[in-house]
Amino acid sequence: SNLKKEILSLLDREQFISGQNIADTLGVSRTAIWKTIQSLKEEGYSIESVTSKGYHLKNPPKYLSPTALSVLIGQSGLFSNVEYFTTTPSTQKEAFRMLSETKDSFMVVAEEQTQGRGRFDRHWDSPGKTGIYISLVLRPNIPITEIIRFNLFISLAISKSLDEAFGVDTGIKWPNDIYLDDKKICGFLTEVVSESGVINAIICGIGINIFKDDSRLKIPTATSIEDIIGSSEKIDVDSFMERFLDNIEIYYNRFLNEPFSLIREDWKEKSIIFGKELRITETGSMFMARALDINEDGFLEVLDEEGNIRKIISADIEL
Ligand code: BTX
Repeated sequence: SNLKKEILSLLDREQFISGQNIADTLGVSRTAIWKTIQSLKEEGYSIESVTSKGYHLKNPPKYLSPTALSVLIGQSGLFSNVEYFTTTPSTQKEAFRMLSETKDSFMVVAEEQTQGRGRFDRHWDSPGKTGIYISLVLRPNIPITEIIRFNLFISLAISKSLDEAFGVDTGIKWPNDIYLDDKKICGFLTEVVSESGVINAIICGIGINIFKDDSRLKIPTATSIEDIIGSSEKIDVDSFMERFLDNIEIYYNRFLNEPFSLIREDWKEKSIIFGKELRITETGSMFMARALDINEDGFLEVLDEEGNIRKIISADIEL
């Protein structure tokens, strides 16, 4: 509700704010404030109330808060709306379903997916409240061929957000994964609806592993932020979302206005595939190669075993 959002934006980590002060600022009764504070507590916020001092935000929830998320979306220059699910088959599915309802850019977020999917209809493990499952719907009016560049800009935005929020050093595994310590922390996929070669909507699905989960043990290539930093105490998912939305907005605008060459060096610095032997599967055929460079247009240049330089747009890569 709006009152929840307004109260949350008034609450401070450093100092107390009195109930009267909140009531005067928002023009509502102190009872309404008390009730709203209770419901924020149910959402996982730890809010301290001290007689004669007022309220104080001790800790954000351990997991995402839908209220904090809608505050962020309210401030976003990019997204007009967020659809939040505690559980859903797949946020991609929901995003596609909602396409006809609005012409705006919006986000779908879920705490759990029962049929999360990766590329080529592979399964994406999405247990409840241990990861974040997001679909971004963006509406650029540009040719569909630009989508290669989109993936490159968005991968840098995701990687930087993880680094900034969790103090880690993630790497981009071209084309669709973010790695940490040689394991997959995040996968994303970009789907497009187009008409006569022009993009109508980009539906970008992003899955990020945050907390430890036993179901992920069966995927030896997977890891989570908690697995890497060793404890869940310092993990603040809400501030990650803040960094994430900022970076998505920055890099999406750069994508619309700049050539890949302007982020190419930054991107290469984050890439983990150069100089390594790769097993590449491209449209059904498999070959070994060494990644040489990424060119100005975002094509990956590799040297295969016959000594030929090949340019690839998208493929499956094993390190
Ligand atoms: P991908 O096809 O590159 O990766 C899928 C592969 O990754 C699987 O075959 C499995 O080996 C491995 N895997 C599965 N689950 C996980 C996991 N949680 N962590 C690490 N590795 C895993 C990459 O696909 C794109 C994934 C996008 C997922 C998002 S979540 C929000 C949105 N909704 C939806 O249904 N999909 C996207």
